[in-house]
This record gives sequence, C-alpha cells and structure tokens, in this order.
Amino acid sequence: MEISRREFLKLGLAGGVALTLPLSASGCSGEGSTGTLLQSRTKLPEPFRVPLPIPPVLEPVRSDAHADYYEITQKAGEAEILPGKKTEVWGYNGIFPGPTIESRSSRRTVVCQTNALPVPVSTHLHGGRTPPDSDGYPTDLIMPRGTAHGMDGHGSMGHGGSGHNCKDYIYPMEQRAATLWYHDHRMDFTGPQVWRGLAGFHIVRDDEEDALPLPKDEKDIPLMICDRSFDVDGSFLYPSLDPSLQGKPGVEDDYMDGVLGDTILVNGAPWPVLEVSNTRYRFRILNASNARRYELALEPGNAPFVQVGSAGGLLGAPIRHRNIRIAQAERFDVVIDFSRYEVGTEIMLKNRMGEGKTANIMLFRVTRQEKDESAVPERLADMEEFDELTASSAGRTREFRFSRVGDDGRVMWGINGEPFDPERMAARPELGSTEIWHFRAAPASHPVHLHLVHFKVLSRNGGRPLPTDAGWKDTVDLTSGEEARVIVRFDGYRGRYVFHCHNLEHEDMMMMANFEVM
Ligand SMILES: [Cu+2]
Repeated sequence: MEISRREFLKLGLAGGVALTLPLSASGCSGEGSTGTLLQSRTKLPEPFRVPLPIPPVLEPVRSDAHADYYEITQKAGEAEILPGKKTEVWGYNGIFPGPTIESRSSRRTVVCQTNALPVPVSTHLHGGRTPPDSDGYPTDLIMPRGTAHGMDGHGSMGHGGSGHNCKDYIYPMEQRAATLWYHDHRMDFTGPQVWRGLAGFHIVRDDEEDALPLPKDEKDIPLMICDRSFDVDGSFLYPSLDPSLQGKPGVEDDYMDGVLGDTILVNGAPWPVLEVSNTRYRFRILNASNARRYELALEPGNAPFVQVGSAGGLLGAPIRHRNIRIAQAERFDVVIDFSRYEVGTEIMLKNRMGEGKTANIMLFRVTRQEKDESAVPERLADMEEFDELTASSAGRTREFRFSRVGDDGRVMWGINGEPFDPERMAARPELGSTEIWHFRAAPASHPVHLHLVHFKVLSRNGGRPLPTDAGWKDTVDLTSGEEARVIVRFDGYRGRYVFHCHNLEHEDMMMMANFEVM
C-alpha cells in the first residue's frame, strides 16, 4: 500500500502517541486496568454511608399464551448519587441501573423500547440468545423523537436506522437460567451512553435452578459494579469530544485506552452497605464498567466466594475462589456464607486491583441471626462435555488478534488489523457447527465478547484455563499479552452478529467485527 509522506507523518505521530500514552498517561496501569483515571471535580462521598439499592423488577404490561410484554422508555432522569447533589442519568425508564427484567427459560419476552433521549440508541441483551433483528446491532438504531431519518452522527454508517422512536425487541429465551444484562450498543457512542446510565439486569430463571436449595428471593441479589467520575455540579464526567453525543464520536486522546472513574458504584450507589443476617446469600455480580477490571476479595479473613454460576448459567459443581478477577461485562454468580460471622461483624468487598478509594467496593454488615434453609449442593447442573475432546472433532480454527490499528492518522483499535466496518464479514460459521476461536490481546487488556453464542475456555496462554474461566461464558478476559482458545457452537439463529472488545472505549474506537451464522 502506498501512502503519502503527509499520511506517513500522521501515522508516525499517531504511533508515537500510541506508544507513549499507555506508559506515561495511564496512571492506572498499576490498577490492572487498561485506561486512564478521570479525576472527579467534586468531593467524593465517604464510603459505607448509604444502603445498597436493589433495582426494581419490571412488571409486564400484559401477558398472553405466547409471551410477556414489557415497555421501557429510555429517558433522562435525576438521581442522588452524591449526597446533596443531583446527577442527570440517561436510563431505562429514567433510572440507573434500569429495571430488572425477569424471564422464564423458553418463555418469549417482548420488550418495547421507546427512545425519549436526544440521541440514537440500540439495546443489546448481553448473553441473550437472540435473533439478529432483536440483538441490538450497532447500526440498528432507534432514532430520537422528531428525527425521521439517518441522524446518527455517522453519515456513512447510518443505515439501519428505522426512523421510528420505538422498537419491539423479541427474545425467545431459548436458553438456560442465567444472569444477563441489557445495555446500549449504539455505534461509536456505547461508552458515553452506558456511562450515563443505560444498563440493567435481565435474569432468566428455569426449573432446573428452581429445584436447587440455593438462597432465594430477598437473598438472591444482583450487584452491578461500575466506576464513574463526577463534575463539580454532580453530573457524570466523561471526556467525550462532543458531549452532546450528536456529532463527532470518541474521547480525548488521553483516554483512548479507556476511561476509569474514581468512584465505585454498586447498583448506582457509591460504596454502599448491605445489612445481612448470618446466613447464605446469592449475589449475581456484574462488572458493568467501561474499562475497569476488578479483583474481588472479602475482608477480613479472605473468606471464600462459592461460585455457582458463570455468564452462561449454573456450573456443574460449585467452585471456591479466594479472589475473583472480573473483567468488563463478565458475571459471576456466587454464594457468600455469613454464618461464620458474629452479629455486628462488618465484611468488606474489596478490589485488590484498586488503589486508595477504588480498593473498596461495598460493605456487608451482619445485623441479625436467622435460620438458614439454603444450601449449596455439590452437584448443580448436568453439564455437556464440551472440551478438548470435542475440540479435536471441531470444524475450523480461527485466529483473532486484538490490537491497535492506525486509521487515517487516528489511532484506533482493531481486530486482525482492521477497524470495524459493518460491511466486512470476519467469519461465516455454519449454523450448528463447532469451531475453535483463538484470541490474542496486545498491547492492552481486552475482554472479548461474542454475541449470540456461549463458549467454553479450552486453554489460556498454552496452559490450563484459570478457575474464573470455568463454565459457559460469553466474555473472556485477556490481559495484555494473553491468549485464549475457546470452543464455540454456533447454535440458535442465522444472521449477522458482532464480536468485540468490551472495553467500551476500545469498542467505540472500532475494536469490533462481524460474524454471520450461515
Ligand atoms: Cu480492548
């Protein structure tokens, strides 16, 4: 390829930025996350002062023999996240996190999403086994009210916008019980739109799981962990090039590695407290951060998390972890047994990758005694063998490198050297086929997420997977220089889907590609 001297200089300059920024400006490389810390411009709250909020469970507007029907309006709302200050959120029904949707396995769920925000949106059900037209493809946009066509701030890629300000997302829910989440997936603007609040839980239940004696009801609690930063007036701070999110996409150069907030929120509250009895609780932990990774631990005593489920549902048998490394978009379904503690004990959920305030996440306070009827059985679910033996008879192996790419002088991120192009197909697996996908990450950490499918991690860095790689996954955490082989069956639906890095700044800067199930 011939490039002009001017372009060469631009690329060279961009390359220089690329090489020096992560070392000098990423103040948080010591925090184990790829990204740059964005300091709040207001006083941060004291930790452990506010109760843990639980997002409301959404009621269907109607149900019939075929489906449960829900309605959600994406709109601006106000939240008191910092004491005495108002924060504008862009949320599902105006709240952050959005309302929790609960579905039964194999029972159709239809969600009518209305866009009352000033920007286009697209909603992806993360972990959902969803037909392509309801999957939230990045250019499958719901337009803002009053804009008929094509105003998506990205002229050349603005097709797919329906010109309507609502859309029915149809979820057949042909999948196991699992903790899913839904979030914005608008092309080029996912990072800032999720940062403003467009994220919520979607929990799938089934008979297999109901039959287990795991903690239930008010002892089955979703925990959405994410980091944010705040401006002087309490508004969310984010380094967008165009804060209206209606023009040029992207973030200031210093933040192209990712945006790290300095305030840790759980279910939208800063460093909250949950009062518990001295019994077992089940927590569905989600890392909904843009760029921050966490290493979860309990103090004092480094008590264990008993993992019962991964992103794709129940494990075959529980796994005890002293620490859990959780990348963006990953979920860990864990049981914590508070029966070992005296009433009055305080147990902290720590982030061993954090420093100072970001080393804390939340606090559990044991306030009462209670009889516990729950248990964690030694066998949880029948798991299909899907391992190296299956791999030996798998179809093809594909390799994908997640790294920086130069594009017209601007540094971006890409897969196999290519920035995202909705028209380009990176893979065309056959429906029902099994393949090995081999991912490599450099020079930053890249959690790799596939839409539609769940997979198992076969190997990591040529050796055995980590304990946290166990079970069915839809996102695999790769730190800089790591590689992993995963085994995937392309079941479900034919059509076009994306796979991408779930560092949302990387995703917005094009670290995404298409696959089409044929
Ligand atoms: Cu990445």
